[in-house]
Amino acid sequence: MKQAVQNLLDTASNEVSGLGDDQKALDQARVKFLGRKGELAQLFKELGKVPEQERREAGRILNEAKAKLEAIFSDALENSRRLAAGKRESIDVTVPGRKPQQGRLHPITQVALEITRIFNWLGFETVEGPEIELDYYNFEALNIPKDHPAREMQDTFYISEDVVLRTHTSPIQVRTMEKRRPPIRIIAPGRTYRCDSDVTHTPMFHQVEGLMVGKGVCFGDLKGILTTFVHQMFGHDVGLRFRPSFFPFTEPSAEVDIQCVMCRGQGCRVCSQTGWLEILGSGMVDPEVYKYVGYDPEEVTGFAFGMGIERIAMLKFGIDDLRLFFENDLRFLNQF
Ligand code: 2NM
Repeated sequence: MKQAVQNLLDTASNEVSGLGDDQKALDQARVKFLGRKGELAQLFKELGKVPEQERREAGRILNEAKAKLEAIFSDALENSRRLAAGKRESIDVTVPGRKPQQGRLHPITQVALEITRIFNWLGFETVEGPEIELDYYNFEALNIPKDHPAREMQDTFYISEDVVLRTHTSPIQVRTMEKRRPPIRIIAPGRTYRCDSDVTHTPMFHQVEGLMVGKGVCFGDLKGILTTFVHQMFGHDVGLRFRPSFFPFTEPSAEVDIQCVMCRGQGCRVCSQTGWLEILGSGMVDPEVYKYVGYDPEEVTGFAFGMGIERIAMLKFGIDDLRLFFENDLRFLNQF
């Protein structure tokens, strides 16, 4: 009996240490040794066959073995519970971190900031103004006569008879001239709206306009500032030309072309085989505009310019479809 009990304890001990922290297997082993039909119960049954004078001692040995077995299993179960909890709660500092998704600025915002940064560097202060604008600031004070095509319903979103969504950022320049006295050097970025929607036009788009007014400001200043801008924005080796044009609020007026960024002036699909791309409009502020803001055209002169940010962004990043800027497809946006 003594030998059988010792064997049982040894086997149980061995099995338990082989099971590690497998709680289910430990529980099954516990039933196998300590259960009602288990191995220990089997030994208890044999107690009846033990000779009378040895039975007492054998019973003591069996009860002692039961206590030992119970201790073996409760220790092992407790241990495995602790191990499992440890696995759940511990922090493995060697696991590589998960990279969080990082947001970024929309390419239009990036380009708007790049343009304003260049002009800030040239001494132009950034100013903003309302997107819902009086007809007076959007048209009247810019010398855009009542019968001008730009005023017709198909181009302008009217809020009421004399309130519109601004069709350009020029009203910011008018408001600033009204508020301040020369010298003025400002750059005005913002959203603009036109009742126009096709492959190359969206009803909302972005503009940056600039204005410099003071004593003796001349067309040479306009050329110098815009040439510096083009070289900063597109590279120092990019050629540009000033081409005569017309705007109601400037006289004389000029559009600026740069050498095609795709073919470097050789002629391709993007520049319609001309080698040139139009990027902005400009001119000397028409004396008529100064009358609206109370400046004396005999005292001060100035130049102004305006450009569409989407167009600049398309040229800078080589994008061929304007609509990509407005779809907010992350596969597109993540490239910038
Ligand atoms: C352009 C082209 C040429 C312009 C003029 C003015 C103001 F208010 F000074 F008269 N602001 N912006 C201007 C001039 C805008 O955009 C193509």
